[in-house]
Amino acid sequence: MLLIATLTFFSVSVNAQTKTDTIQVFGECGMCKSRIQKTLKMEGIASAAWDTETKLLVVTYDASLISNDEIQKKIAAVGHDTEKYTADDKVYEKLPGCCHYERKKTAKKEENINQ
Ligand SMILES: [Cu+2]
Repeated sequence: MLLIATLTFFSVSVNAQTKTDTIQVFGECGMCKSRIQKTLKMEGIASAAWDTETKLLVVTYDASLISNDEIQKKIAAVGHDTEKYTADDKVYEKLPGCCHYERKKTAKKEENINQ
């Protein structure tokens, strides 16, 4: 009985760190999907699923090991804009043609128009 109580308490305290967030991640095709999900195969992330239709990533992670911000940075680092971070242009350019989604920021285009 005591063992069960201890185990229950333990799993509750572990679960308390677990968060599930939905993050907008820009991408295009199945290759993007596998790239995004492969990037998130790391310690602290329990599951990650990106939908090619909705462009939404549902990620379950241990908030004591990784933050929502860090997750978005990891994704941006492999070429995918997220709702908060923008991928480096050079990384984006290196993506296969089918993965060239429409960029989140049009700031550069606007700049060019202004000049
Ligand atoms: Cu793709």
